[in-house]
Amino acid sequence: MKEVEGRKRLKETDALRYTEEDIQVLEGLIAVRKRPGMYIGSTGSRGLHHLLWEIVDNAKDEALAGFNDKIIVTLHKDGSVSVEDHGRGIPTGMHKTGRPAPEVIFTTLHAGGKFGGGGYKKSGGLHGVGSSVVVALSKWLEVEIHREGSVHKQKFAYVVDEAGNEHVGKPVTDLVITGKTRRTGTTVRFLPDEAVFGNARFDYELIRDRFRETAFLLKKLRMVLIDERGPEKKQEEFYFEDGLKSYVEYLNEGKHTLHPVVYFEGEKDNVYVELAFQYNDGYTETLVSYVNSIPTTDGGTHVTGFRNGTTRVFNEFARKKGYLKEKDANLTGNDLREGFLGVLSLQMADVQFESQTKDKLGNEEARTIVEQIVSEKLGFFLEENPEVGKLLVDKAIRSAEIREELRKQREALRGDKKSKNTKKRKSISEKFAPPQYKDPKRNELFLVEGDSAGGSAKQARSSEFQAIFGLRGKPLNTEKAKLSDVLSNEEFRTVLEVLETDIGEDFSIENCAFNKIIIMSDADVDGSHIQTLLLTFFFRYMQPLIAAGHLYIAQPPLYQVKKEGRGKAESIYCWSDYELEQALKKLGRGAEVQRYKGLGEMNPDQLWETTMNPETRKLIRVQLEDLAHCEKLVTVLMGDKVPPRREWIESHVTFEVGEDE
Ligand code: 28F
Repeated sequence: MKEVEGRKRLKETDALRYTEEDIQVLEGLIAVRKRPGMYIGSTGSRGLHHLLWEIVDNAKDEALAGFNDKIIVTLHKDGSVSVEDHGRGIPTGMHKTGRPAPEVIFTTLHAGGKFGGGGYKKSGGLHGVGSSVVVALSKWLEVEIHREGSVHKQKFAYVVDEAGNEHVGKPVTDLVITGKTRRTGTTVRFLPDEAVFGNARFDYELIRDRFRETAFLLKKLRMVLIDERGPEKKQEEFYFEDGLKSYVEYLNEGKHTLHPVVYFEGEKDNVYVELAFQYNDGYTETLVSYVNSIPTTDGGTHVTGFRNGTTRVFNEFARKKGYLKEKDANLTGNDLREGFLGVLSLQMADVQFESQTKDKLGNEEARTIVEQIVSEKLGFFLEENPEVGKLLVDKAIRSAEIREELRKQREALRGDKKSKNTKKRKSISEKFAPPQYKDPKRNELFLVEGDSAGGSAKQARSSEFQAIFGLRGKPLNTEKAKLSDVLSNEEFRTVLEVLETDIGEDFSIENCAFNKIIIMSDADVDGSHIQTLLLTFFFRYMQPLIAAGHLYIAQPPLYQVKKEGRGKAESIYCWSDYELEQALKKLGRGAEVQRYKGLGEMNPDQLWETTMNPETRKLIRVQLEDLAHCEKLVTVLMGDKVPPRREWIESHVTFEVGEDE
């Protein structure tokens, strides 16, 4: 073969290395361009970040395979992003189609041994759509491979030729050798196409939180994030050689914990299990679980195996030590959950997720393997640390007693509701204005701060389907209160009563009397404190309500711009400084601005028009984007150990502005 300018002679052996089944050609990349949502979920910010996760996951897989220990992501000024790993480097041999393997991997859908052949991929945010989807949705992508002493480079781009034909993921260079190198690894740099993603931008905090989580899950992997977009370069790196142990310490930061973090790992039939946990003095359970570093927010067989294993071992221990008498009932999973904070992480091949939600692990073998490993290791831990065992069993026994007590109280509560005594009924009615008709699919409950706003909200509302509950002053901080305090707090008890869902593990969303629960408070510091107190209550005791998307925050306007014209006065409401600017431009000279300090400054018509009318209002839907993140948020904001740090709040408290269905 004659020497081709710029290309090293390729060895015959490479050509034999990639067979058909390794790289399946399913359909052209043009389809990705036509319906991006099919491949990355959405073309908003989440979809944009899926491109990044896809490339990062490929680098993570090199780490999982044991060949990479560092991932460096750089956000560039031009909007492009590069991901660098120090793994083996993508093979540069010839594929039997006569094209270099990297070209086939980056231009063939589902290439790279993710589906079917190879099982090379283990992790993968969208379960590995493939790097070629990233090429298809980018203006350009270039790959640089350090391997066998040379630097290889190739560039792909979205090209529309002079005849107007579009070429998606077109190789605009060959795979060429550009120099020598002493290291190995792969770097991919790409510029997402704004024709697809509009003005969505890479979100530093989002990527940073995800990198921190990955570093917790894959100990010894160093995650580096560099942001070159600002006036000066920003860089952060995460490396936790204690992995999950550090993760639990991070999630329990600011809480009173009861014992040192417990950590163990085990492997059986190619399933690698890691568990770290540490009880705090809180009342709820937080179990964050993963498989191949993909969050399983809906749990699955591994979580079931974990719960079965721990409950059995704690009961065996309690009986053996005589903390439970022969006649005593077993401790239930619920009793052992109070105050539990743990992280369960699995690494396994051939992962199956439950059909309806891709966040639930389905592999049956994971249940028995996790149960065996957890039972064995936890049993050993309790033998070695009987004092911790006693502490946790006592806590579980006490919480069983409290549960029993609350059940009685609730029975009494229900008794009240059924009882004819109007006094009870009256005390609810004075603060609570019910809707005219019972329609759980349509009714809305506004939790309004302050009596004056509550009053004007009662006048403003559409009483057919909107209920108002006027909160007097600051509600109780449930993060610091006991469950029994919460139940005896007048305001929360009323909220519970009118919602009809009950609380904690007896919570049932089917009974919820309202489709939307809307927190409506002033846009000032007090108002945002009220919001956080209510969010804490719902997060701690009615999390499924948030997960199902029923919790919202009302958005009263910040300004009204008015202009008394010769004819009718013109007025524009503004929800941001940007909208204020636009409104002033529109109404021009003579326009005057009113800054709303609180809900009480609006008359009922304005309150209805701007904040309560489903046709014209803006609501924020509270999303449980990321359980670990919310857990952290509630603890830092509401815990009593570490005063919330202003900049931590600013950089972590994010709400998605949900569409108002
Ligand atoms: C910045 C993104 O994509 N890193 C990668 C490798 C390494 C191998 C590989 C990748 C095609 C079908 C096997 C090298 N040597 N970072 C990355 N590093 N892909 S992607 O192989 C893909 C082949 O399956 C690799 C030996 N085996 C695998």
